[in-house]
Amino acid sequence: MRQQRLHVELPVMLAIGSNLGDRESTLRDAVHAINRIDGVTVDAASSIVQTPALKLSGIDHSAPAYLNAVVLARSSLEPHALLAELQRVEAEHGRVRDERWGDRTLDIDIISFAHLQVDDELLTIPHPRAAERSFVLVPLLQLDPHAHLAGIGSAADALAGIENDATECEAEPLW
Ligand code: PH2
Ligand code: MG
Ligand code: MG
Repeated sequence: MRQQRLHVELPVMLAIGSNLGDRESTLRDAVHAINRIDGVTVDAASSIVQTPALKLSGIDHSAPAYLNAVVLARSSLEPHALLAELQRVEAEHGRVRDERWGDRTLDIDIISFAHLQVDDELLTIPHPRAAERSFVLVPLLQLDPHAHLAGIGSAADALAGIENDATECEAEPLW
């Protein structure tokens, strides 16, 4: 059987998003549910940003907008064990998996996992598209203006190279 536990805690960066249902309370519940995973400890969560839905065909202003945030945590679960737990949290929040990049109550993506690199049919770490996404970069920079993305470099430089369509939301802190 695959070894599921690391002997250390490693820093992980997660991106969470929702564009269906009570988006804000779903994100808040999700942060708490992530912290309750045995082997995962949440250290910080960004403020919430709103962005138009990105579909495979491009930005879709007719779809419900997303609320997104970034969560910094530590994990002693190995990447696939963490993914399985995050998918369980998604399912508990009514996530159904049908259309790729379709509307969803809750999405939790692993953006980076310390220095680890994973690339198989289930998981790619670092997240290959994080540096192109304002809904990752803006909340990440809100947490840390000097943030770096694994494999990319400065998050601020990455944001300067794309269209920033994120608006910050007034909301109670997620964490
Ligand atoms: N997630 C997707 C697809 N499109 N668009 C926005 N604005 N925010 C997301 O988190 C998002 C998306 C697939 O995970
Ligand atoms: Mg996603
Ligand atoms: Mg996902």
